[in-house]
Amino acid sequence: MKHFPPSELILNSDGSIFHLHLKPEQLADNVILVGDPGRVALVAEYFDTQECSVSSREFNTITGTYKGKRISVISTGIGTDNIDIVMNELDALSNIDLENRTEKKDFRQLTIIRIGTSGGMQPEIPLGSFLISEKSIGFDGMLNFYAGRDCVSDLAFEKTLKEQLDWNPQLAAPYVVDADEELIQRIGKNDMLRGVTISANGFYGPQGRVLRIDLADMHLNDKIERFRYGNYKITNYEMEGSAIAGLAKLMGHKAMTVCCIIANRRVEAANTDYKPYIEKLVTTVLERI
Ligand code: R1P
Repeated sequence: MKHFPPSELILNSDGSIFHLHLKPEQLADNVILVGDPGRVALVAEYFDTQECSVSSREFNTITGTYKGKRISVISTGIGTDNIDIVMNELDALSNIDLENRTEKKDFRQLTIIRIGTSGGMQPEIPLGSFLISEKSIGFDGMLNFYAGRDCVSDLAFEKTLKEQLDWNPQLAAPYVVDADEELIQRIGKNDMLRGVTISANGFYGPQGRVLRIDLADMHLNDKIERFRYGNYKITNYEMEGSAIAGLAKLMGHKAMTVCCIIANRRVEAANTDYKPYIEKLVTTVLERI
């Protein structure tokens, strides 16, 4: 039986997992991930009961119940590097016996939904709309470090993407992972948009934003807007969904990302007063989770 030594599975002196600072009993089967640590309280405001609130670095967690459903809401901060930490620690809390440092016999599956904010990449996507990432494209390269990456990525999509975007070989190979279909149906019903989302490993250059310094490829976003794969278009950019989808698939959890569109890159519009939209998205997800 595999044993996970203290350097690989780091625990704090109180027995909690290293970064999230959570103990196994503090984690619910339903997990809502948000980027902004401040959004955790916004979600938990709707809970009927709260059993714990834990804070460590950018990772805030509140576990409670909403209409009888036990839910943990956790902030990830920005980026897929943080998602590597969050997903591995959530999986360890669920599927590793932390005292014996061995894998548990019975697999515990988590349902993980990211509620994020995002920028639209097609002119017709309205500000304030809710968009589910049916497919997540990772520009971040994180999944490439894991065995099995080719089994969970849509390789034909990847190939077309590299061709149409004239993929620069100096960048990490992109990966493409589908969200959990049952979750898409249950959370999206018929009133949310569905699309293909790029998770970028930066906010400026990696998403084609040009401020004072030029980019290696000044036309990347034009090519992204024009990209087609069957009926699929690339709809939006954010910074976490690819690694959530990819690691969830490798670990056996159900996962999905839904974002509120707060900017449209193609019509150069942005709305920084998006709180009412996020609140609506939060309550909708809480009802349907
Ligand atoms: C960038 O401003 C951040 O906002 C988006 C991006 O994915 C990135 O994390 O999502 P959140 O609002 O969930 O943080």
